[in-house]
Amino acid sequence: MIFPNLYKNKRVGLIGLGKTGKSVAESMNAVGAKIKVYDDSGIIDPKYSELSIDEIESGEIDVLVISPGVHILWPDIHPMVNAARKKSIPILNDMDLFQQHISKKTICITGTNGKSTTAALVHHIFNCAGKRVEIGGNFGNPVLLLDANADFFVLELSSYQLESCNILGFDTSILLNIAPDHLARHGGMAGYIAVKQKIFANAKSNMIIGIDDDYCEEILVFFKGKIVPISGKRVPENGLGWENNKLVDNRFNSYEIICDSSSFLDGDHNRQNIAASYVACIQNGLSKESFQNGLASFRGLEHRQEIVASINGVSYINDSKATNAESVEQALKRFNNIVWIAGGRPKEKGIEILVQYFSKLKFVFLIGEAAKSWSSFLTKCGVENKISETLDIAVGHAYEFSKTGKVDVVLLSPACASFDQFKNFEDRGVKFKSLVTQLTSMTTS
Ligand code: UMA
Ligand code: ADP
Repeated sequence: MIFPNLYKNKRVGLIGLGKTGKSVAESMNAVGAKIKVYDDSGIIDPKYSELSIDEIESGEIDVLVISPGVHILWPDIHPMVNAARKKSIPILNDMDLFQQHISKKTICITGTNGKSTTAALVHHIFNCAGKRVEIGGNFGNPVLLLDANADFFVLELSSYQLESCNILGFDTSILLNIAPDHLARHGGMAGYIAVKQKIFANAKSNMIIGIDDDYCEEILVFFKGKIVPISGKRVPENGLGWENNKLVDNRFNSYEIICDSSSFLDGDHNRQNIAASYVACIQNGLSKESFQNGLASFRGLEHRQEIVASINGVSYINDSKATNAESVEQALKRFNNIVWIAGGRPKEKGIEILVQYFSKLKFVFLIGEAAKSWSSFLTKCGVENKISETLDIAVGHAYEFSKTGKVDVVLLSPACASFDQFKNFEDRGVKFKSLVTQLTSMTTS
């Protein structure tokens, strides 16, 4: 655990008692801060005293710590945040507390897609190289719960977390890509880009950017000369990228071949993740050989184009983490003759960018809140589809359809958030895998 000693005896207010809030409360308690907590759900662990807005308005707290879910800019600012601003009470998040207390190397990763895969890969490579390394942030484990004795911290940062970060200035900062996502939360594309770009604010060195989309290409122009461009598709000038399935380091125009692509991290998107990881590893003192060894033993993450089973020659793929069209695009590019299971709670930008891959779709089974409108859209585009409503029915439909012999893969890649029918994307992926396992036992018995 990380101990925010600066706050001993300080009056700390906290909004949100989810994963992040609990970690802040625990760390603050451990150092003897006077902590009061508030949660809009009204459910507060009785071991904490409740924070009221009156206490903020009368300046009875020294600092307000907020959880990532708390709105500070859009669409409606949390009233306690407004109250703290009026009294000039500092508003911090857990990353700020981490930055105030940890002076070890931090490798911070953001982007619309690929954050978790890249963070896990970098962490794995450092681990294989025998380094004391921790992984956390949006990845699932709040930063204050990490082991303070580690020498390296690999942190996945979401747009929500970056929005409320004040201190910044990370040792290594990676922005993988930008595509429209979380637009309602950030007041549109300009707000989303501004928040993502914060990863580079106050950066001392070691800035890395993926340049495979137009938004990031524009950011590169702004930082040119100070930032390393990486690509999953080509070899950028003075950067790193791919040619003939080989990762090439073209910094200083050296054109050095680093490694072959990995079968566990297939596709241009993963090549982007690998290139970014390489720069982060090298800039933090690892050798090329350590990187090659780590990459060779990395097996990818669950719920990201994960091959679950093969039934009668048809592969079943769990890509539950694909919650926006750009991540689904990577799966549609990779596979052919696809039965696609999609839907859930839709994102603002929909699935229009996927039209170019529709000729690969043999049939689409739709679930969740998006089903009705997506069905009309797919029909208009000439793609055969059916509303299955729920995942169990969709898997059954997909299995029946696969008997036509026209199908290579059944792909769950929802292009939607999961919260309309599941706890989270993991829950959705686990249910899909268990349905596929049932099918497997049915067909082999
Ligand atoms: N709450 C309030 N008022 C608010 C908002 C929230 O009281 O205005 C309360 C809720 O009632 C609830 C608690 O705060 O009790 C939830 O806090 P939270 O929504 O900030 O979430 P945490 O449980 O702290 O988890 C957060 C991240 N969640 C979000 O950003 C929504 C987790 O990312 C992250 O793993 C965790 O911190 C540890 O760092 C999850 C996520 O969905 C995976 N992230 C989004 C994404 O990846 O797209 C951004
Ligand atoms: P994040 O943590 O940013 O959500 P993940 O690594 O969990 O990213 O991957 C989420 C989804 O995005 C998966 O469907 C995966 O196949 C896809 N993906 C992974 N890396 C990239 C990338 N660099 N660009 C686009 N899509 C990606």
